[in-house]
Amino acid sequence: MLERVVMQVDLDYFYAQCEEVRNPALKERPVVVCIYSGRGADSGAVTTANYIARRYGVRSGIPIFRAKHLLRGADAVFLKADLDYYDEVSRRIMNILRRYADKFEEVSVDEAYLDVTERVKGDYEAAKKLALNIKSEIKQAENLTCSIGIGPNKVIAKIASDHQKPDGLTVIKPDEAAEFIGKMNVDKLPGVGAKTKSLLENIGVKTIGDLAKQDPQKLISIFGMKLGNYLYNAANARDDEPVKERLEPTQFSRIVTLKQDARSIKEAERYIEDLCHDLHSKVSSQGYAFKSVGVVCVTDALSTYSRSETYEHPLDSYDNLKSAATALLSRLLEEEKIKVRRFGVRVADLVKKSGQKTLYEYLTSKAE
Ligand code: DCP
Ligand code: MG
Ligand code: MG
Repeated sequence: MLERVVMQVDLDYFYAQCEEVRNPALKERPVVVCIYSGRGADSGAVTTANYIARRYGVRSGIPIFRAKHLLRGADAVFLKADLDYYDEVSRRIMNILRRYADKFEEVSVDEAYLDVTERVKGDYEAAKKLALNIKSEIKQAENLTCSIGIGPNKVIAKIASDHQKPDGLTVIKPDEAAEFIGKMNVDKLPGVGAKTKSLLENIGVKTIGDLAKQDPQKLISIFGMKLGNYLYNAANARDDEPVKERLEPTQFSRIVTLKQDARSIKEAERYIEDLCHDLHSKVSSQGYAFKSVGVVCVTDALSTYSRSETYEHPLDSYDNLKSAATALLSRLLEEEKIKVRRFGVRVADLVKKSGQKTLYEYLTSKAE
């Protein structure tokens, strides 16, 4: 069997680049794309910024007022995010990318994995040529740049794609992979956030190479079977995750910014109801039940906290969703003692309900 060749494509500074495309005069200036919370002129967060703005320290997720401060006197442009427009550009680009793949997986609005093993017959030179063709077709069709990573699996392809942004192309052959990632800090591994990073620091692990040398049993005892195994294998450049064609959605979610920060379940209650209504009508109108419910909270310092629960049997009622979300949020608020600024609910592990919903069921589920 051929050894896999996996490609990861990620569009560069996507929202901000879309803005440059429709207004090329912006290209010379720092561009910051914002989501305004509606609580005051500069209240809200930065979604992304072009590379000129990044030189001033502007990053995704920072408050708008901080970005304004960093960019004072720099002739910067602050724009309100136009999500429909970015979605439209994304959809067209995904349609281009899909044609280049044996198997294609869209992971976010600006990011996809392509399994190209068969079409390049396992050859990395051929894969590199294919990637150059992809870059030039996207440039011609949409005038956008992207970065591409090629490697023996998804983990390596993703790290490679991130390695030489923007407009990068990084090819890592199977026998180079472990060395390529070995010197990087552990948080370069997909899935390693602040929490995992600090737990790893406690056992003296700073680089991916340090992680690769750990006893896998020890990692499993700290992180559990799933994450422990993943960390050990990924650090050794091993990852069996297939590129998955996704025809069906895998989750639905809704998030809101609270009018006032909340510390208690009481203060958050009415948001839970609205959010669950909205989410439930979306999920049920598409004919899904769900086995997993999650909540996410973002604080005013933009730290993110989440809790989720998976049930043995699928849930499908609004009441079930609301009580699950309420219980999770209560637990989270008790354990973390945070002030919540944005709050979201997510359902996943979707199960398609057999049979078409009747119009009556659909209408009553919306009216609940
Ligand atoms: N995004 C967001 N909020 C975040 C991170 C990202 O709204 N905290 C949005 C804006 C980004 C898009 O998602 O343009 C894609 O995210 P990426 O992480 O791929 O970041 P960019 O494409 O902006 O930059 P890069 O050139 O690093 O890929
Ligand atoms: Mg991107
Ligand atoms: Mg991305």
